[in-house]
Amino acid sequence: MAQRHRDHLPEDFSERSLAQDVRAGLTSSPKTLPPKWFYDKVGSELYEEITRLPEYYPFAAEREILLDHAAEIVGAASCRHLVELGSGSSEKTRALIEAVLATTPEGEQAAYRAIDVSDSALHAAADDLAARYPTLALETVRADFEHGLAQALAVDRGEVSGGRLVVFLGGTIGNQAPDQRAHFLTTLRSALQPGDAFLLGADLVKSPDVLVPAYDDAAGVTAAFNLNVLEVVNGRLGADFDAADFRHVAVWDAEHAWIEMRLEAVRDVHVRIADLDLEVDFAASEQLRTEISAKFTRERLQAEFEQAGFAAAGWWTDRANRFSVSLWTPA
Ligand code: AVJ
Repeated sequence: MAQRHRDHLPEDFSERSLAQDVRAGLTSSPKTLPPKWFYDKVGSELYEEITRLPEYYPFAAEREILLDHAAEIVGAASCRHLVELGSGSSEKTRALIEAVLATTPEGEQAAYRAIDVSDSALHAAADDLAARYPTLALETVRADFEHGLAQALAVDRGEVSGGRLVVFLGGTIGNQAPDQRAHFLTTLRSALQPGDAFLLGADLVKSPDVLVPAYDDAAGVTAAFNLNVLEVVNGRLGADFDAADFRHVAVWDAEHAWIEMRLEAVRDVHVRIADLDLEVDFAASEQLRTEISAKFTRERLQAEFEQAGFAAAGWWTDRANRFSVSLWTPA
C-alpha cells in the first residue's frame, strides 16, 4: 500500500516552542514546565522503562482492555479508518488495526493515520506497520495536536468510505488542565461528522496508595524521568541545571483529582539559560511543576463529553477496574 507523509510543523517548531515554554514557565509563579518536553531520546527510553514497572499499572491495564475487547470496540464504532493522536510507537493500536482488518470486506480499504510531533516515532511506526499489514493504507502526519488538532484532522478523508475512528490512548488526556481539555474536546467535536467516533484511554480515580507509587516508584525510574527534563533544557537551550540540586516529588491532589509531579530545589539554586539570555533563581524547597496527570470517574467523563456535544457509545475497563477505554459519538 502506498504510504503518505505530511508535515504540518515548521523545521524549527520544536526549538521555538521549547524556548517559549521554558521562558514562560520559569518566569511564572509558581514555576512550571509542560510535560511534552520529557520525551527526548533518554526520556522516551525512561518512559518505556516506567511502563514495565510493577507500580505503573496504566500501561498494562489499557493494553489488557484493548487485547480483550478490540473486536467489540471496533464493532461498536463501525469504522474502517483509524486516526490516532499522539501515536508514538503505535504498539497498542495494533489490536485495533487487526480488528479493523478482520472486519473489512474484500474490495474495501482499511486505513490508519498516525499523528505525532515526533518524526522518528512516526517513521519507525510506519515501517513496522507497513511490514505487518501490507493491505493497510498508511498515512503519517507530523503535527502538534495541542495547537494543530483541527488542521491535523481536517486533511482530506482519503478514499476510505465510511466514518473515522479517532483514537487517543495512554491516559495522555490527563496531562491537560480542565480548560485545555474542554477546548480540546470542542475542537475535536467540530472536526467530526456523523458516522465518526472518538475512542479515549483514561485513567480512573483510585486510592492514593496505588496512585502515588505509580508516579514515585521504588526503583527511582520516574524520578530519573522527571529530572531528565532539566537535561533536555540544558542540552537544547544551553542551560546549566545540575540535576543534583533537585529532587523528584509526586503528590495526589484530591481536590483536582490529579497527580502532580514536581522538582523541588534542595538548596538555593541559580540557573543561567544561555540561549534565552535568562537567569532564574529557586529558593530552597521551591517546587517546579512538571506534569499533571488527571484521573477520571465515568460520571465526570460523561459530563465533560456531553458538554462538548458527544454521546456515550461504549465503556470498557480492565478486570481490576483501574483504567477505562470509552467510545463517544457526535450527539
Ligand atoms: C504518558 C502522560 C500517560 O501521565 O501516566 C508516567 C506520563 N509521567 N509517569 C502518565 C508519566 C510519569 C504518563 N502519560
